[in-house]
Amino acid sequence: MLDNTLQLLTKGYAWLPDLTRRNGPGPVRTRLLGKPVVALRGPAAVGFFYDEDHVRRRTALPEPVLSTLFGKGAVHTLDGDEHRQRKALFVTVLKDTDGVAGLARHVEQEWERSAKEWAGRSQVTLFDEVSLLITRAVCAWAGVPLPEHPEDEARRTAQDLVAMVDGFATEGPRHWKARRARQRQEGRLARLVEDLRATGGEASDGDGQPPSVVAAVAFHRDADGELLDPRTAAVEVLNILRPTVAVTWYTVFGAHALHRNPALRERLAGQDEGHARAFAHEVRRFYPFAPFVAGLAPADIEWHGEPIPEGTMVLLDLYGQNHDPELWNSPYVFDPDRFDGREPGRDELVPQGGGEVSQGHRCPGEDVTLAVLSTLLPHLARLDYDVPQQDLRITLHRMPTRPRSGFVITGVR
Ligand code: HEM
Ligand code: MYR
Repeated sequence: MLDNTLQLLTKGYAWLPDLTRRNGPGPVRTRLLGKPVVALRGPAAVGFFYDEDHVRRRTALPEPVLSTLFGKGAVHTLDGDEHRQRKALFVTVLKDTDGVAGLARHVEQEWERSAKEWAGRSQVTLFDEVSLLITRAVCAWAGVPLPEHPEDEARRTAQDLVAMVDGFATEGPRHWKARRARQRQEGRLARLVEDLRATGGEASDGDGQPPSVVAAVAFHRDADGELLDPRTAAVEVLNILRPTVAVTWYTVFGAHALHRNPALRERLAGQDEGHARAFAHEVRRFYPFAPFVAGLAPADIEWHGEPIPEGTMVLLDLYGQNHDPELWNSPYVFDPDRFDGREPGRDELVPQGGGEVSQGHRCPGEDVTLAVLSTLLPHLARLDYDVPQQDLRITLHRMPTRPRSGFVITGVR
């Protein structure tokens, strides 16, 4: 069997779905980065994948992915008690209803400020502007300063956070840009953590104010009772800032959905919060972002009678599951109504992983993602703008992908 790493890099999101189609029923077997691979999908496979007896993370992620996207020593790479203790930090900060609502308010204020400014411009590239406004909002919310001098730190930080996501699955210049972005931001945030510790930033607890997100990370204690070393603390602060800014991808996909389906605009522009949430779910289901998640089998195991030898790389095909005709009627039709009046089942809609948040590796940022999207998308639907001729193709070869032009709008009113 030939190693499929190059195929993955060139075929992108079509790689596993193509293999699945050719393979017929049953799990796909292939090779990646010199390891045997088995790829699974479907709600039962989600339960299997998120059981630690079947899949471990510690050595599963390749160095190029850690040095760009997630960071070395990140929560993504921990197992067992170490993982549960570190994960609790994220759950405390990101599943707190008031905290999430506070972030949504920052995002809304930044949208209003930005949209006024766009009205004076001949054209606006939505991708760049949304990433900048979310960066401003999440940094203010998290307690990360963005000084205007000597450099425009907000713009630089937005570009770095986007670059880390944009460069994780390529060998080209985007990858080296991502590594440099991570180095710069880890260095800056490690110094911020050290400053906070030196000045007792935890004291903000005393005046009735909850500690900032950065302070929560700076003073978090791991399973061994120790504080994180400053570099690891910076990695975990970035694991909150970066993915929040990554909601830019979904926001721009939302703009694309409205452009392709103009009849959906009026209802989204209304005040129906339930509908905004359904629309956000459908954006997360329909558009390609995270392709799959990966771990290693810690022992010889079996899935539905199929042997999975120790050391096999097990993939959960997130993009494939979100378009599986067994689970979704007309999966390639964009239809927010499929979520109207109902929340998706735990292991059904999996753009951000599946299983239980606090036990396994499921993304702890789904509440934040949904809050940011259901704040921004109705505002976008109410904005008056034109979409000039441009290349709006979303190629499945590029990972992560986006409308090629970045979604340019003109005549903002
Ligand atoms: C984990 C996707 C937004 C924080 C993950 C995973 C995926 C994912 C696929 C891995 C699940 C696994 O390994 O099984 C996304 C996408 C997002 C998003 C597509 C939309 C932009 C967020 C947000 C935050 C966040 C907004 C925080 C503010 C994290 C963290 C983990 C994670 C800390 C690691 C969890 C663990 O290993 O236990 N995300 N995410 N994500 N995400 Fe997200
Ligand atoms: C974020 O910035 O964390 C949000 C965007 C996440 C994209 C997730 C991609 C998962 C890639 C796993 C690669 C495994 C390679 C073997």
